[in-house]
Amino acid sequence: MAHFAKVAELSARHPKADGASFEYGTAGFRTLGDTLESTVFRVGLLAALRSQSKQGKTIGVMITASHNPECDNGVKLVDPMGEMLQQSWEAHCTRIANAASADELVAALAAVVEAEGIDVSVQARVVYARDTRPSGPLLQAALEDGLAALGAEATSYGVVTTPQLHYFVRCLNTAGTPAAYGEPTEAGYRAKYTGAFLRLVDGRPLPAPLHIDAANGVGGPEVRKLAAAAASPYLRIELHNDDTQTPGRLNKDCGADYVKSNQRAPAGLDLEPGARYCSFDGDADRIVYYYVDEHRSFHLLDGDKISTLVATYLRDLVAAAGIEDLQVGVVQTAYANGSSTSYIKDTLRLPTVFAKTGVKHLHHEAEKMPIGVYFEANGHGTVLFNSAAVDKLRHAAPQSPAQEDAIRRLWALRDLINESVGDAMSDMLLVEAILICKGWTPAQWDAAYTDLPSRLLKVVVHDRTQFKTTNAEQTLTAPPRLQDAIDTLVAKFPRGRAFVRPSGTEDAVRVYAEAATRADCDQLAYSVAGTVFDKAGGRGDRPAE
Ligand code: G16
Repeated sequence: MAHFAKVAELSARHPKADGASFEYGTAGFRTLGDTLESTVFRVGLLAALRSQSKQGKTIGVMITASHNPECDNGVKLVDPMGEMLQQSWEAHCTRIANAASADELVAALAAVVEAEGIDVSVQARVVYARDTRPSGPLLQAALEDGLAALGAEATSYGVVTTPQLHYFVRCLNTAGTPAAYGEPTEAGYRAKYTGAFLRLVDGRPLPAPLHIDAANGVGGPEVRKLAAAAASPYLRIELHNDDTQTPGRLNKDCGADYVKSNQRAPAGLDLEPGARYCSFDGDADRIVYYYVDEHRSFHLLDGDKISTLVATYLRDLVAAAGIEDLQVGVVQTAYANGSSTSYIKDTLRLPTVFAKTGVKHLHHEAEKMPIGVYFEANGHGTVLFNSAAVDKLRHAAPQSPAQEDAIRRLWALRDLINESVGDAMSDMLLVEAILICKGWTPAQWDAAYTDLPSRLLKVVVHDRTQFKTTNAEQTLTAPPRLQDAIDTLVAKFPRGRAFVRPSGTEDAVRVYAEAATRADCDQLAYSVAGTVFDKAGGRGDRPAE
């Protein structure tokens, strides 16, 4: 096909290593950064085709490995409304990344054109960005070659957070329509979110400064600019772990994933009682909060706590606005702490559903709800208002100043939320706004319910693809008999729960356990991890307490 004339020539600059194999998984392609050049080149080709398949709408490409170690990198595609790539295209991505030769690559591209009925005369439009990883510039050059090979109109946003890129894509594709989302620039992003934040908190007592651990990633410089743009005593920040220059520091002993997994403060922060802390991950799409009490005991306010805070606030505002039939619902994954699920169901009396790990799965479930709050326990999430909910808000007829105020606040909240994807900066402003409006300390927020002790472990095995799950990833169907062994262990512990699933972003299997006491929980977690190690080809050190 003439359209692919330049593909072979440019692909020769980014050859695929013999025998290497890639899969478009939970968060796109993700592996060692120096093995990804051919894949990123090919994602450039795919982005162009995806745009043509959407009649020239703008598609996004983000080069990041988010919470993974600095030596890793990754790449993912962003669909026109700023959402994750439509799932049916993931197989195209995997096939194209694995084509062994230039001829095979061209044949695979032609097959996508045929299967999707793409008109290749449409002008493709693609925007892209990367995080601060050292392998980023080389991969970006490979991407640019891929985009050039198919003549895409390509625009770089430089080094920004993943959610900022999602926001830009949504803004570009909605400009001039009733769904216009904002200015597709960094300044536009900051103006939209800080503006909504200041509308919500205006007139309330000023909070103490917020301490932010930026994981030594792109969130550091970006949140500094956000606070400067707000220029308000309502957003005073103290930034920690904001070194994006020294090699080896990204996500190292810091960031949201470290704090959530280890349930302890990141390196470089000495926590003071009474102060408020949060951690971003390496590309600032996740956030967790934490604090220490007067005994200096550490308390984590993770994605479940954020989700319940936000769902409660929205539920109360909807009631105060007097809007009928505007249901708030919550989407969680198997990692949600059992106490949070009981709290949502029994105390808040809100509907809740479980989805598989991966924000794309939660996002689709939340879209089915009028107001869908979705957060993974790791701090990745956001809130969606569906079109029926927006219509109800638009047509609400307030009967009192209190109702009018509640409606105004619901609009401001909607503007404060990055609906395209979980966003550490927008979520931070959301939490801050709610805490300021309620006049709450982190301990008051934490008091809603008590988490069951939980533990998340990683086991490295010879082949994680042998692990297959069902029941929202809570039950293993392979390797054979492993689930029976887990069930036997779980049955020994009061309020015990445990599950095992293969990671979609790291070469490991994850083990989650919770139980009534810390000692039981740890014993359960390590016995399950040990069983996985023994029965399913563990590598390296056997997990031990
Ligand atoms: C990514 C996904 C998240 C997922 C996380 C861990 O996060 O976007 O939805 O929870 O990986 O996934 P897994 O347990 O399969 O490795 P991030 O922040 O790294 O992009």
